[in-house]
Amino acid sequence: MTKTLKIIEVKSEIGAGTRGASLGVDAIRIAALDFGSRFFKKHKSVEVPNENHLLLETTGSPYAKRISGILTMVERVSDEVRATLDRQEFPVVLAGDHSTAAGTIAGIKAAYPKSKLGVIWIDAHADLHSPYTTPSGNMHGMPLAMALDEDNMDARVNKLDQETINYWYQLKNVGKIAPKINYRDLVLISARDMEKPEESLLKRNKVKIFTTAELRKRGVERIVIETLKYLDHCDLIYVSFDVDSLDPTASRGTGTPVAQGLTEREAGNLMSRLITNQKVCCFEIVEVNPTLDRENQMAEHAFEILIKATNAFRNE
Ligand code: 4U7
Ligand code: MN
Ligand code: MN
Ligand code: MN
Repeated sequence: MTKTLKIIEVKSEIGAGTRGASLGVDAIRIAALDFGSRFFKKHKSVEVPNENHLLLETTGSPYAKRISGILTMVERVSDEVRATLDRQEFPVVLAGDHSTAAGTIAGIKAAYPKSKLGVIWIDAHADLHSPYTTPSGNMHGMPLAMALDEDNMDARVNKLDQETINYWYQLKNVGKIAPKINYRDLVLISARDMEKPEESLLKRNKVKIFTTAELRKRGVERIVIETLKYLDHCDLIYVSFDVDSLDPTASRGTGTPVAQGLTEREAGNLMSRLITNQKVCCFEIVEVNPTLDRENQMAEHAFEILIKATNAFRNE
């Protein structure tokens, strides 16, 4: 089956702690040109306006940096993803910082309110912090918590002001459905750098995690089969790919590189195999930061993974 892809670009970096992720989307476009690919000529794209001007302002909470801008941006991403799905097109979101994923999930739920949505999160991190538990205040560490119900109050370490709390609940309500996903509908792949509050949450809710070591030992194919079987009760699946899931030896072009990651080959095979499943309705690639890189390596890996994944549609 051929699908009409729609590329949704979000050059946001206000959710990240390190500067430069907003250049990631253009770095991927440059990688495409370098490879002589017509990918970006062939598929329609749209850019969601960002709120990066807020980086020069000092307002906001230390535990939810630039949360007002994150809310604006997440709402815009949600609207765009929803409109794309309403037109029966397949959204491919290319974004800077990972907080955009909350908008993507909200948009899918807004388009299909009655469907049960599964999420495959390929990332070195669990991105399950809330402003109550974050060690950094960087909201790219929170998109899954925006979509889930629990705020992990037992593990609370930060005291929030009322304005932050209000924004946080508005964020959780984007798309007017909350919670949008359940722990049982979530699979983490290659997660390896979590803080204590995240670990207790993962344990308490028995979240399914495949480590890099397990994937390498048992092979991509087994992990794909088990992931899809685990999410068999879901009607739709969204795949989120944070490039920090890759090993730093592949490239250091991302804000938070972590050892023991996937090879680019493993990641490409994983994405292309997952995406052939008919329930997959959207995927997202985030966090390429060319300012931290050498010779645009991360963007080249991201582009190759993107191509492998989208080519897989044609081989269904
Ligand atoms: B990413 C972190 F403390 N957990 O909250 C935090 F290690 O989207 C990192 O996965 C978050 O890149 C990384 O700041 C967010 C930290
Ligand atoms: Mn990450
Ligand atoms: Mn992430
Ligand atoms: Mn990251």
